[in-house]
Amino acid sequence: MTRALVLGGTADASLLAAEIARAGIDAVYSYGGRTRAPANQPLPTRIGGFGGVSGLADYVRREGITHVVDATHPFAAGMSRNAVEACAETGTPLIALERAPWTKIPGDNWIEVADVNAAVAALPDAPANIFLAIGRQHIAPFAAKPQHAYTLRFVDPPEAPRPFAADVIVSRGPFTLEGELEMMRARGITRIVARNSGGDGARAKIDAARMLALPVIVISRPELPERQRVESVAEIMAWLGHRTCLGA
Ligand code: 3Y8
Ligand code: NAP
Repeated sequence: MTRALVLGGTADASLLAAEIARAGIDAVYSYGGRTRAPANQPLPTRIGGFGGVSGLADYVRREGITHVVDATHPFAAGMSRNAVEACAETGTPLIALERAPWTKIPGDNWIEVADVNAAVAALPDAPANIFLAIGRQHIAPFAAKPQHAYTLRFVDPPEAPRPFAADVIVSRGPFTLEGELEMMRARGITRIVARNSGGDGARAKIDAARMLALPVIVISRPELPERQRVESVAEIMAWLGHRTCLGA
Protein backbone atom coordinates (compact mmCIF):
# COMPACT_ATOMS: atom_id res chain seq x y z
CA MET A 1 0.00 0.00 0.00
CA THR A 2 1.51 3.35 -1.09
CA ARG A 3 2.25 5.97 1.58
CA ALA A 4 4.17 8.89 0.08
CA LEU A 5 6.20 11.65 1.73
CA VAL A 6 6.30 14.85 -0.39
CA LEU A 7 9.22 17.14 0.50
CA GLY A 8 7.55 20.35 -0.69
CA GLY A 9 7.85 24.09 -0.52
CA THR A 10 7.53 24.97 -4.23
CA ALA A 11 4.78 25.74 -6.72
CA ASP A 12 5.41 22.38 -8.42
CA ALA A 13 5.07 20.61 -5.08
CA SER A 14 1.69 22.32 -4.60
CA LEU A 15 0.53 21.10 -8.01
CA LEU A 16 1.70 17.58 -7.14
CA ALA A 17 -0.10 17.67 -3.78
CA ALA A 18 -3.36 18.52 -5.55
CA GLU A 19 -2.97 15.56 -7.95
CA ILE A 20 -2.08 13.17 -5.11
CA ALA A 21 -5.12 14.31 -3.13
CA ARG A 22 -7.32 13.90 -6.22
CA ALA A 23 -6.02 10.35 -6.74
CA GLY A 24 -6.71 9.52 -3.09
CA ILE A 25 -3.13 8.39 -2.47
CA ASP A 26 -2.12 8.20 1.20
CA ALA A 27 0.54 10.93 1.59
CA VAL A 28 2.10 13.53 3.88
CA TYR A 29 3.27 16.97 2.69
CA SER A 30 6.33 18.44 4.39
CA TYR A 31 7.46 22.05 4.80
CA GLY A 32 10.78 23.06 6.39
CA GLY A 33 9.11 25.77 8.47
CA ARG A 34 10.91 28.67 6.78
CA THR A 35 7.89 30.94 6.47
CA ARG A 36 5.31 32.09 8.98
CA ALA A 37 2.21 31.00 7.09
CA PRO A 38 2.97 28.52 4.34
CA ALA A 39 0.24 27.85 1.80
CA ASN A 40 -2.28 25.25 2.89
CA GLN A 41 -2.04 21.90 1.14
CA PRO A 42 -4.83 19.35 0.46
CA LEU A 43 -2.77 16.68 2.25
CA PRO A 44 -1.91 16.07 5.91
CA THR A 45 1.02 18.45 6.45
CA ARG A 46 4.04 18.47 8.76
CA ILE A 47 6.23 21.55 9.28
CA GLY A 48 9.87 21.66 10.43
CA GLY A 49 13.12 19.77 9.99
CA PHE A 50 13.38 16.01 10.55
CA GLY A 51 16.70 16.21 12.42
CA GLY A 52 19.21 15.40 9.71
CA VAL A 53 19.56 12.13 7.81
CA SER A 54 18.90 9.97 10.87
CA GLY A 55 15.81 11.99 11.77
CA LEU A 56 14.42 11.56 8.25
CA ALA A 57 15.25 7.83 8.24
CA ASP A 58 13.48 7.41 11.60
CA TYR A 59 10.47 9.35 10.27
CA VAL A 60 10.27 7.14 7.17
CA ARG A 61 10.34 3.96 9.29
CA ARG A 62 7.98 5.26 11.99
CA GLU A 63 5.42 6.56 9.50
CA GLY A 64 5.62 3.55 7.18
CA ILE A 65 6.59 5.76 4.23
CA THR A 66 6.86 3.66 1.04
CA HIS A 67 7.83 6.40 -1.47
CA VAL A 68 9.65 9.73 -1.06
CA VAL A 69 9.17 12.55 -3.60
CA ASP A 70 11.74 15.35 -3.36
CA ALA A 71 9.78 18.30 -4.76
CA THR A 72 11.92 20.89 -2.97
CA HIS A 73 13.48 23.92 -4.61
CA PRO A 74 16.68 23.35 -6.68
CA PHE A 75 18.60 25.38 -4.07
CA ALA A 76 17.32 23.30 -1.14
CA ALA A 77 20.46 21.21 -1.49
CA GLY A 78 20.67 20.15 2.14
CA MET A 79 17.22 18.61 2.13
CA SER A 80 17.85 16.87 -1.19
CA ARG A 81 21.16 15.41 -0.02
CA ASN A 82 19.59 14.17 3.22
CA ALA A 83 16.75 12.55 1.27
CA VAL A 84 19.21 10.59 -0.91
CA GLU A 85 21.08 9.31 2.15
CA ALA A 86 18.00 8.52 4.26
CA CYS A 87 16.28 6.69 1.39
CA ALA A 88 19.43 4.65 0.70
CA GLU A 89 19.66 3.78 4.40
CA THR A 90 16.01 2.70 4.63
CA GLY A 91 15.75 1.22 1.12
CA THR A 92 12.91 3.62 0.28
CA PRO A 93 12.22 4.51 -3.39
CA LEU A 94 13.07 8.19 -4.05
CA ILE A 95 12.34 10.44 -7.01
CA ALA A 96 12.87 14.17 -7.51
CA LEU A 97 10.46 16.58 -9.19
CA GLU A 98 12.99 19.06 -10.57
CA ARG A 99 12.16 21.86 -12.99
CA ALA A 100 14.59 22.75 -15.75
CA PRO A 101 16.86 25.75 -15.17
CA TRP A 102 16.11 28.94 -17.08
CA THR A 103 18.19 29.28 -20.24
CA LYS A 104 19.39 32.50 -21.83
CA ILE A 105 17.48 33.77 -24.84
CA PRO A 106 18.45 36.60 -27.23
CA GLY A 107 18.37 39.89 -25.38
CA ASP A 108 19.31 38.41 -22.01
CA ASN A 109 22.38 40.03 -20.46
CA TRP A 110 23.46 37.43 -17.88
CA ILE A 111 26.61 37.22 -15.82
CA GLU A 112 26.55 33.56 -14.68
CA VAL A 113 28.31 32.86 -11.36
CA ALA A 114 28.75 29.77 -9.18
CA ASP A 115 27.51 31.03 -5.82
CA VAL A 116 26.61 34.06 -3.67
CA ASN A 117 30.23 35.07 -3.01
CA ALA A 118 30.93 35.08 -6.75
CA ALA A 119 27.79 37.19 -7.21
CA VAL A 120 29.16 39.79 -4.77
CA ALA A 121 32.49 39.79 -6.63
CA ALA A 122 30.63 40.31 -9.93
CA LEU A 123 29.00 43.55 -8.69
CA PRO A 124 30.57 46.74 -10.05
CA ASP A 125 32.58 48.97 -7.70
CA ALA A 126 30.77 52.12 -8.81
CA PRO A 127 27.53 52.58 -6.82
CA ALA A 128 24.54 50.93 -8.49
CA ASN A 129 20.88 50.23 -7.73
CA ILE A 130 20.69 46.49 -7.09
CA PHE A 131 17.60 44.25 -6.79
CA LEU A 132 18.72 41.27 -4.68
CA ALA A 133 16.00 38.71 -5.55
CA ILE A 134 17.50 35.86 -3.54
CA GLY A 135 15.38 35.97 -0.41
CA ARG A 136 16.56 36.41 3.15
CA GLN A 137 18.89 33.60 4.15
CA HIS A 138 22.00 34.28 2.07
CA ILE A 139 22.35 38.06 1.78
CA ALA A 140 25.07 38.69 4.41
CA PRO A 141 28.01 38.53 1.91
CA PHE A 142 26.66 41.64 0.12
CA ALA A 143 27.69 43.70 3.16
CA ALA A 144 31.15 43.65 1.53
CA LYS A 145 29.84 46.17 -1.03
CA PRO A 146 27.82 48.73 0.99
CA GLN A 147 28.22 51.41 -1.70
CA HIS A 148 25.20 50.11 -3.58
CA ALA A 149 21.51 50.89 -3.02
CA TYR A 150 19.90 47.48 -2.36
CA THR A 151 16.30 46.36 -2.72
CA LEU A 152 15.55 43.00 -1.09
CA ARG A 153 12.40 40.88 -1.32
CA PHE A 154 11.35 38.66 1.59
CA VAL A 155 8.38 36.35 2.05
CA ASP A 156 7.81 37.56 5.63
CA PRO A 157 8.44 40.95 7.30
CA PRO A 158 12.08 41.19 8.43
CA GLU A 159 12.68 40.33 12.10
CA ALA A 160 16.40 41.07 12.47
CA PRO A 161 18.24 44.19 11.21
CA ARG A 162 19.83 43.72 7.81
CA PRO A 163 23.63 43.31 7.55
CA PHE A 164 23.62 46.40 5.31
CA ALA A 165 21.33 49.30 4.42
CA ALA A 166 18.58 47.98 2.18
CA ASP A 167 14.97 48.54 1.31
CA VAL A 168 12.80 45.43 1.82
CA ILE A 169 9.76 44.48 -0.24
CA VAL A 170 7.62 41.93 1.62
CA SER A 171 5.90 39.75 -0.95
CA ARG A 172 5.54 36.04 -1.63
CA GLY A 173 5.43 35.01 -5.29
CA PRO A 174 4.52 34.06 -7.83
CA PHE A 175 5.32 37.40 -9.46
CA THR A 176 3.97 38.99 -12.66
CA LEU A 177 5.84 40.63 -15.53
CA GLU A 178 3.82 43.84 -15.12
CA GLY A 179 4.55 43.93 -11.40
CA GLU A 180 8.27 43.36 -11.91
CA LEU A 181 8.52 46.03 -14.65
CA GLU A 182 6.68 48.57 -12.51
CA MET A 183 8.84 47.85 -9.44
CA MET A 184 12.12 47.99 -11.36
CA ARG A 185 11.21 51.23 -13.14
CA ALA A 186 9.87 52.89 -9.96
CA ARG A 187 13.04 52.01 -8.06
CA GLY A 188 15.46 52.75 -10.90
CA ILE A 189 16.99 49.26 -10.61
CA THR A 190 20.17 48.99 -12.69
CA ARG A 191 21.19 45.38 -11.95
CA ILE A 192 19.55 42.22 -10.58
CA VAL A 193 20.95 39.25 -8.65
CA ALA A 194 18.89 36.04 -8.99
CA ARG A 195 19.24 32.30 -8.54
CA ASN A 196 18.64 30.04 -11.52
CA SER A 197 15.59 28.58 -9.81
CA GLY A 198 13.67 27.69 -12.95
CA GLY A 199 9.92 27.39 -13.00
CA ASP A 200 7.39 30.12 -13.63
CA GLY A 201 6.95 31.52 -10.11
CA ALA A 202 10.06 33.67 -10.19
CA ARG A 203 10.73 33.92 -13.95
CA ALA A 204 9.05 37.32 -14.38
CA LYS A 205 12.08 39.25 -13.09
CA ILE A 206 14.27 37.60 -15.72
CA ASP A 207 11.85 38.62 -18.49
CA ALA A 208 11.49 42.13 -17.06
CA ALA A 209 15.28 42.53 -16.94
CA ARG A 210 15.51 41.59 -20.63
CA MET A 211 12.80 44.10 -21.56
CA LEU A 212 14.57 46.84 -19.59
CA ALA A 213 18.00 45.76 -20.91
CA LEU A 214 19.28 45.26 -17.35
CA PRO A 215 22.16 42.91 -16.54
CA VAL A 216 21.30 39.92 -14.33
CA ILE A 217 23.87 38.13 -12.18
CA VAL A 218 22.53 34.54 -12.27
CA ILE A 219 23.66 32.15 -9.55
CA SER A 220 23.96 28.58 -10.84
CA ARG A 221 22.37 25.69 -8.99
CA PRO A 222 24.27 23.70 -6.36
CA GLU A 223 25.47 20.23 -7.30
CA LEU A 224 23.04 17.56 -6.14
CA PRO A 225 23.71 13.82 -5.74
CA GLU A 226 22.51 11.49 -8.47
CA ARG A 227 18.90 10.40 -8.02
CA GLN A 228 16.01 9.63 -10.34
CA ARG A 229 14.42 12.91 -11.43
CA VAL A 230 11.58 14.02 -13.67
CA GLU A 231 10.20 17.41 -14.64
CA SER A 232 6.45 16.79 -14.62
CA VAL A 233 3.79 16.02 -12.06
CA ALA A 234 2.35 13.41 -14.44
CA GLU A 235 5.65 11.47 -14.36
CA ILE A 236 5.60 11.51 -10.57
CA MET A 237 2.03 10.22 -10.53
CA ALA A 238 2.97 7.45 -12.95
CA TRP A 239 5.92 6.58 -10.67
CA LEU A 240 3.44 6.38 -7.79
CA GLY A 241 1.41 3.97 -9.97
CA HIS A 242 -1.40 6.36 -10.90
CA ARG A 243 -2.53 7.70 -14.25
CA THR A 244 -3.81 11.29 -14.17
CA CYS A 245 -5.94 13.47 -16.37
CA LEU A 246 -2.65 15.28 -17.14
CA GLY A 247 -1.71 12.32 -19.30
CA ALA A 248 1.55 10.49 -18.76
C1 3Y8 B 1 8.66 27.93 2.80
C2 3Y8 B 1 6.07 28.19 0.93
C3 3Y8 B 1 3.58 28.11 -4.11
C4 3Y8 B 1 5.06 28.16 -3.85
C5 3Y8 B 1 5.66 29.50 -4.23
C6 3Y8 B 1 8.72 28.53 -6.76
C7 3Y8 B 1 7.90 29.81 -6.67
C8 3Y8 B 1 7.08 31.70 -5.28
C9 3Y8 B 1 10.03 32.24 -6.26
C10 3Y8 B 1 12.08 36.51 -5.90
C11 3Y8 B 1 12.50 35.13 -5.63
C12 3Y8 B 1 13.22 32.78 -3.29
C13 3Y8 B 1 12.34 32.34 -2.07
C14 3Y8 B 1 11.06 32.13 -3.99
C15 3Y8 B 1 10.11 31.65 -4.88
C16 3Y8 B 1 7.84 30.37 -5.24
C17 3Y8 B 1 7.18 29.39 -4.28
C18 3Y8 B 1 9.21 30.54 -4.55
C19 3Y8 B 1 12.15 33.07 -4.37
C20 3Y8 B 1 7.71 29.80 -0.42
C21 3Y8 B 1 7.39 28.89 0.75
C22 3Y8 B 1 8.52 28.74 1.52
C23 3Y8 B 1 9.56 29.48 0.91
C24 3Y8 B 1 10.94 29.57 1.46
C25 3Y8 B 1 11.73 30.66 0.82
C26 3Y8 B 1 13.20 30.79 1.25
C27 3Y8 B 1 13.71 31.75 0.12
C28 3Y8 B 1 12.95 31.28 -1.11
C29 3Y8 B 1 11.82 33.53 -1.28
C30 3Y8 B 1 5.01 29.10 1.52
C31 3Y8 B 1 6.87 31.06 -0.46
C32 3Y8 B 1 14.08 33.97 -2.96
C33 3Y8 B 1 14.08 31.60 -3.81
O1 3Y8 B 1 12.48 33.96 4.79
C34 3Y8 B 1 12.98 32.85 4.47
O2 3Y8 B 1 13.69 32.15 5.24
C35 3Y8 B 1 12.70 32.36 3.07
C36 3Y8 B 1 13.41 31.33 2.62
C37 3Y8 B 1 13.89 29.43 1.24
C38 3Y8 B 1 15.21 31.66 -0.17
C39 3Y8 B 1 16.08 32.28 0.88
O3 3Y8 B 1 17.20 31.78 1.00
O4 3Y8 B 1 15.61 33.25 1.55
N1 3Y8 B 1 11.84 30.45 -0.61
N2 3Y8 B 1 9.12 30.12 -0.20
C40 3Y8 B 1 8.97 26.49 2.41
C41 3Y8 B 1 9.23 25.59 3.62
O5 3Y8 B 1 9.23 26.08 4.76
O6 3Y8 B 1 9.42 24.37 3.37
O7 3Y8 B 1 5.35 29.94 2.40
O8 3Y8 B 1 3.85 28.92 1.11
C42 3Y8 B 1 7.53 28.99 -1.69
C43 3Y8 B 1 7.88 29.64 -2.97
N3 3Y8 B 1 8.89 30.42 -3.14
O9 3Y8 B 1 2.99 27.17 -3.57
O10 3Y8 B 1 3.07 28.94 -4.87
O11 3Y8 B 1 8.10 27.45 -6.72
O12 3Y8 B 1 9.96 28.63 -6.84
N4 3Y8 B 1 11.19 31.72 -2.72
C44 3Y8 B 1 14.73 31.87 -5.17
O13 3Y8 B 1 14.13 31.46 -6.21
O14 3Y8 B 1 15.79 32.49 -5.17
C45 3Y8 B 1 11.71 34.55 -4.51
O15 3Y8 B 1 11.78 37.36 -4.92
O16 3Y8 B 1 12.08 37.03 -7.09
P1 NAP C 1 17.90 23.40 2.83
O1 NAP C 1 18.91 24.43 3.15
O2 NAP C 1 18.11 22.47 1.71
O3 NAP C 1 17.58 22.48 4.10
C1 NAP C 1 18.08 22.79 5.38
C2 NAP C 1 17.29 21.95 6.39
O4 NAP C 1 15.95 22.46 6.44
C3 NAP C 1 17.13 20.48 5.99
O5 NAP C 1 18.26 19.72 6.28
C4 NAP C 1 15.91 20.10 6.81
O6 NAP C 1 16.23 20.04 8.20
C5 NAP C 1 15.04 21.36 6.64
N1 NAP C 1 14.14 21.26 5.48
C6 NAP C 1 14.29 21.85 4.27
N2 NAP C 1 13.23 21.61 3.48
C7 NAP C 1 12.37 20.84 4.21
C8 NAP C 1 11.10 20.27 3.97
N3 NAP C 1 10.45 20.48 2.80
N4 NAP C 1 10.51 19.51 4.97
C9 NAP C 1 11.16 19.33 6.14
N5 NAP C 1 12.37 19.87 6.46
C10 NAP C 1 12.96 20.61 5.49
O7 NAP C 1 16.46 24.11 2.69
P2 NAP C 1 16.13 25.62 2.18
O8 NAP C 1 16.89 25.93 0.94
O9 NAP C 1 16.20 26.53 3.37
O10 NAP C 1 14.61 25.41 1.76
C11 NAP C 1 13.66 25.22 2.79
C12 NAP C 1 12.30 25.04 2.15
O11 NAP C 1 11.99 26.19 1.35
C13 NAP C 1 12.18 23.82 1.26
O12 NAP C 1 10.88 23.27 1.42
C14 NAP C 1 12.28 24.40 -0.14
O13 NAP C 1 11.58 23.62 -1.09
C15 NAP C 1 11.64 25.74 0.04
N6 NAP C 1 12.16 26.72 -0.91
C16 NAP C 1 13.48 26.98 -0.91
C17 NAP C 1 13.98 27.90 -1.82
C18 NAP C 1 15.44 28.23 -1.85
O14 NAP C 1 15.81 29.15 -2.57
N7 NAP C 1 16.25 27.51 -1.11
C19 NAP C 1 13.09 28.53 -2.73
C20 NAP C 1 11.72 28.22 -2.69
C21 NAP C 1 11.26 27.31 -1.77
P3 NAP C 1 16.64 18.66 8.95
O15 NAP C 1 18.06 18.40 8.55
O16 NAP C 1 16.46 18.97 10.40
O17 NAP C 1 15.71 17.58 8.45
